[in-house]
Amino acid sequence: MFNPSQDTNVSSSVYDGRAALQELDATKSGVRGLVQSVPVIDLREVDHAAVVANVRRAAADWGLFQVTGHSVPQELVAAAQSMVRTLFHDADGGEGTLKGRLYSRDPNKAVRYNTNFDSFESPVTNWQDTLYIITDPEVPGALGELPKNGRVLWLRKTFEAHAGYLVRIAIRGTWPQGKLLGRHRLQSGPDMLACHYYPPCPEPEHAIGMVRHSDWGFLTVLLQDQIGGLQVLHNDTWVDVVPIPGAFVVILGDMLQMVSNDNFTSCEHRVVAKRTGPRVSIASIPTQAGSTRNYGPVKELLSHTRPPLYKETLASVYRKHCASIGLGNKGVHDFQI
Ligand SMILES: O=C(O)CCC(=O)C(=O)O
Repeated sequence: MFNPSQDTNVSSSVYDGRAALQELDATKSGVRGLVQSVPVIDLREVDHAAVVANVRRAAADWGLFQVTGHSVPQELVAAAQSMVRTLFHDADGGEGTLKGRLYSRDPNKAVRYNTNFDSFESPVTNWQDTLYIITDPEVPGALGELPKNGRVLWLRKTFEAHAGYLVRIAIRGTWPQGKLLGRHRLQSGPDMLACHYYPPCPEPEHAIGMVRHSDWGFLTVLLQDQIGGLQVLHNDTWVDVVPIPGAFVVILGDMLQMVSNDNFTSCEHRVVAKRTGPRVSIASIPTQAGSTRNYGPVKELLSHTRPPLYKETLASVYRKHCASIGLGNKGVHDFQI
């Protein structure tokens, strides 16, 4: 699971094998006890309060969990993945092609395709291409710029409807005081889809699919295919987010950490490169791009013993800051009071 050669931020301290064995011995749980697995929450569970409690626990302990038993039909999930893989990413690029026309590093373009949005800021180049689709019709040109391809529109609509629903469920569970997040209108539905593509990598031991990072927004809802490679950092260990057909992965982001005043922390995750593939994932990300609201620690959570830990900021300012420092650097530290 853990491969130091693929981690850019691993400290170079010397590994103490004997101490590790002593630690293992003390657990009395054997090697089986070393296997940690990402929480899976089944929404079909009839006891709604139990679902909310499970979401809350998973959010607090892991910052990431998988959701099954949702209402999104499996055929839609499979069709969305196949559309991204076959119709777009597997097609040739270059001058005169659809990919060539959409290739851009301008974050204001409603539909754009590129390799590593932060190629010129980040010290690491990921083994990954991405098609971005801004789905917020308020953004100038959002609909006009979509390729004349009904399936792209369909992908947008599918995710808007279903990811919005999942986000609401996740929000209900992830907030320590019930309805606060909804009341503060911290997150609506998704307004950007990032459709990632990781081709088979000839030298995975020398590459990374997507470098270790936390997401900048409130919550990301991610659909991954069966290839695997997504890992979450939990108790200093990289744990595989093992693909479950049709499941959505919910990932807590930096803005949630800031407004919750560290009641929740955004989780660090990465994607390891693989010889097998291509791998496809679709992340639905709320950008709050048009919001004129300053976000900071929610007042109801503060007291003289719990002062605010973060400055207030516009979501668009925070997002730009994260883009400027590149993936792999946690932007929240720069907004600490
Ligand atoms: O491809 C994946 O599974 C992860 C994508 C991701 O981490 C992101 O979009 O921030």
